[in-house]
Amino acid sequence: MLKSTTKVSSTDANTLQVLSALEHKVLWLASWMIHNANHLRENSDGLKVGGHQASSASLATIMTALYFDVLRPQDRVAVKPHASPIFHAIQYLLGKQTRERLEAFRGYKGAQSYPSRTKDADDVDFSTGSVGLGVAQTLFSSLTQDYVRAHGWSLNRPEGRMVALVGDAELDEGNIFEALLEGWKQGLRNCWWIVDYNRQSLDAVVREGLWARYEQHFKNFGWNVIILKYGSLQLAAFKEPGGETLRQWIDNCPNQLYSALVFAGGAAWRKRLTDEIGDQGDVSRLISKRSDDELAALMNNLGGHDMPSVLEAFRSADAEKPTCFICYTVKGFGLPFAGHKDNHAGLMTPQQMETFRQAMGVRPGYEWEKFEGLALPKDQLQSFLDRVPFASASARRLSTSMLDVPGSLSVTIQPVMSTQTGFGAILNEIGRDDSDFARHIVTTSPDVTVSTNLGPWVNRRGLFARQVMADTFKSEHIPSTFNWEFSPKGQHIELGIAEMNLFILLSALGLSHSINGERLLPIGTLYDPFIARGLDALNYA
Ligand SMILES: Cc1ncc(C[n+]2csc(CCOP(=O)(O)OP(=O)(O)O)c2C)c(N)n1
Ligand SMILES: [Mg+2]
Repeated sequence: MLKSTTKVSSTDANTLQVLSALEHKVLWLASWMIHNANHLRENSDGLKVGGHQASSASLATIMTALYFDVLRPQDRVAVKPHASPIFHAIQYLLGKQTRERLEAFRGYKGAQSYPSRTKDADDVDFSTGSVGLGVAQTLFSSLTQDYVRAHGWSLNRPEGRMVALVGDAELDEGNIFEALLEGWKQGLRNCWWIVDYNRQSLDAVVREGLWARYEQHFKNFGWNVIILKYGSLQLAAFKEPGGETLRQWIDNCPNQLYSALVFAGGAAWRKRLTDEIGDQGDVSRLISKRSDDELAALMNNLGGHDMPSVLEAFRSADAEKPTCFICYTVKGFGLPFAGHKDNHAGLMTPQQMETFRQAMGVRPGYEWEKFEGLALPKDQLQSFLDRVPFASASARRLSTSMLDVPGSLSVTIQPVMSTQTGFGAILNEIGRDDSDFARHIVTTSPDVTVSTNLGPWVNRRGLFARQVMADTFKSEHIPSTFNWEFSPKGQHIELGIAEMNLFILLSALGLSHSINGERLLPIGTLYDPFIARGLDALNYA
């Protein structure tokens, strides 16, 4: 449970008000963007366009807190693919996305279904879509950042946090756990994985108690785990007479039932709570003194939808340790299908959208207006947006000059030789040199360094680790062809056998010029029969 000392101070009352207004706006724009694409925009073939209103709503609070308050320009984010509309809505409010592209969401030249570095025009850090890959990419980007800094580059820039917004069912993807193991080996830092724990996947409600397995798992690999379960309304109610009984009921309530009651609303909560704990003295008063709407607001007030709790959790995280936030959320929060197990691809009907529009105070014809329907003055909102730290840099994508590549190398090429031998000889030759080119090469291999002929290069350039680790065979004077010494200056990153990690690391290294402002020339080796194991990651690289 969240045990932090940093409280969101009362001076933040203004900020909280603005963030709450922006959260509403982000949810509205994301929902409207999808609605417009499916119901309003010209559609020549009449086929469904799609989009994920429920998955987006689940992250509205968390992404509002991150982008408008917590993140700094140097931080990089992998957004849960199907929360792309929330991302684009945020970019629109920050002036980095156009209305035309939002109107063309999922269409030609429109904002992409899933955030894309190459196809989107706004500020996407990591392409996501095939779940799991973006999550691992943040881990390898953090290792890349450490690599760059250990080599004495980019030290004049602040360190960034690499943040992944992760669906709870996304954690079924094995590549995430392969990466976790590698992060542990390499002393991962500056990495946040924020789990959108809405307890729903595409098809179903997830198993009971999953959070406890994850908590243990992450702790085993040296991560801090912060669980954001209850919102501040709930925490206050637990302090009322009878509150402890309510807390116990919530803790024991199965996921499916909680989701079903969220969907059913205040009267259903009252009936169920009264049937199950309503005869237990104080708690009856706690329930009966609230209207149906108040009761629903209380029961829906999970940690991941409570702005003060979310801010407090993010602001108190320690950079030195990787941190996993398990945030309880409701899939479809604030929308008519909240909590319903069929809501993954659910779209609000035109009538439901009309009700939502009225509730949001948006006048017909003003649906795309940035501040429409918000209670705060436009000037105040705009001046807040103008000061958002994340958007303060003129360009978050960095660039750097190209590297000169030698015109020729004095490698003796035999009339007949294997490509593997040739490759080893070429790298051996490059490794002799102290050119800028040679210093920016970084090699990596999933446990086939020696057999793919990288040995001579590694002997010359060493293995990378944040801390020096001696080769004991060498210090014990046992003859070996390979010098296996690790140091912060090393230029080879040795991976375990998981090929998926290889391709994701290569992708992270290859983006270093854009993320760290220092160009790396990544080279990975593996055997061709195993390329297929990492093809999806290679596709994204
Ligand atoms: C590799 C891969 N397999 C399948 C999908 C299709 N898919 C998209 S979202 C999703 C379910 C995700 O559930 P969760 O991660 O819990 O996200 P939520 O929508 O609940 O926020 C699936 C199976 C995908 N995008 N990528
Ligand atoms: Mg989910």
